[in-house]
Amino acid sequence: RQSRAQSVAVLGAPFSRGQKRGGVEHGPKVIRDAGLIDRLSGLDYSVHDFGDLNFRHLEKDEPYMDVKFPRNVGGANKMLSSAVILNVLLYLTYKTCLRLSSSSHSLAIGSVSGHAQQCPDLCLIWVDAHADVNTPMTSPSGNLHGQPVAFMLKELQDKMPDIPGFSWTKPFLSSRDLVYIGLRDVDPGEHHILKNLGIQYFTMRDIDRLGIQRVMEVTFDHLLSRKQRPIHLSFDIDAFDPSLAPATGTPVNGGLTYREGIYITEEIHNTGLLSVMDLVEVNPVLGANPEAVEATASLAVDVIASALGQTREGAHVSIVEIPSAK
Ligand code: 4U7
Ligand code: MN
Ligand code: MN
Ligand code: MN
Repeated sequence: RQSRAQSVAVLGAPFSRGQKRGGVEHGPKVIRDAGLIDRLSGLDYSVHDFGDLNFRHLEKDEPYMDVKFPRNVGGANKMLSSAVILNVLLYLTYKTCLRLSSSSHSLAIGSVSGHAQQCPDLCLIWVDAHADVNTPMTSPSGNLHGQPVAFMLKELQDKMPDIPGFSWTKPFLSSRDLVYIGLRDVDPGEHHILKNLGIQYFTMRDIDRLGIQRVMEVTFDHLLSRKQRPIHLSFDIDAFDPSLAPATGTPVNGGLTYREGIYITEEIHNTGLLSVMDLVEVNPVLGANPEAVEATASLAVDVIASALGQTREGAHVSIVEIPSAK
């Protein structure tokens, strides 16, 4: 093969301060160890591995109200945001695509906002057991990995206090440009926000009722029927059932099957509009044993590969003719 069809950028963002329990900072490493780069090369991508970001750790970081490590999370997001801006810019210039993987979902603020600065008309698909749309006032835990969407939504602007570490960012996303898939553990304050803002969401119950095929159809109708636009996919591994993805911080029973998860990413790939992807919340420290960690990491690689065009029918690498016997 001479020239590869497409490029993909991989950027690790090892960071754990979005939640109390450490470990997610090792997410990028175990996903790489599970063979991510080879899998993407095998899909005929030229892979640009930008390595891992190196976040500065601030010792002095008192909670703000209940919010834990606000300056560390804010600073890391700011850095990731700049990195994503640079990456997207680079890739827009060369007319190729960018993907990345990070660790804690608290970093989605930087990833999506950096992407939005380059692609202001992007839409966001959030695959997760949780809605991650708590404000500091509604959050039952104070953990920022349960709040990133609240930092993004324009409609929540006046519900957000000025949190130290976050003065660099301001809300950029309309609630109608967001769809959730896989929800099954939503806090009362979050439910109120979802309803009040009229956000399109599909709980696991909706998936049971409609089937994943219909869910994806309605998702794209909602986001893309007015116009084609870049998609940001934020995929929390805890969207999957804990039997498939045990090594994660906040597992919730009754999650996506392997086939439902892969169907979601296949359909997103088929739109041809995926622009940036985050794969988050893989936490090797929380796996009960090495097998649990490997299963979770290799599931993450499958999800990324299928979002990038791996197909179950083998169509991702084209063969010109059947090799002749002679
Ligand atoms: B994740 C929670 F209260 N909603 O806010 C919270 F249930 O990124 C959980 O989706 C958040 O894993 C989970 O702390 C955040 C809790
Ligand atoms: Mn989650
Ligand atoms: Mn999440
Ligand atoms: Mn989690």
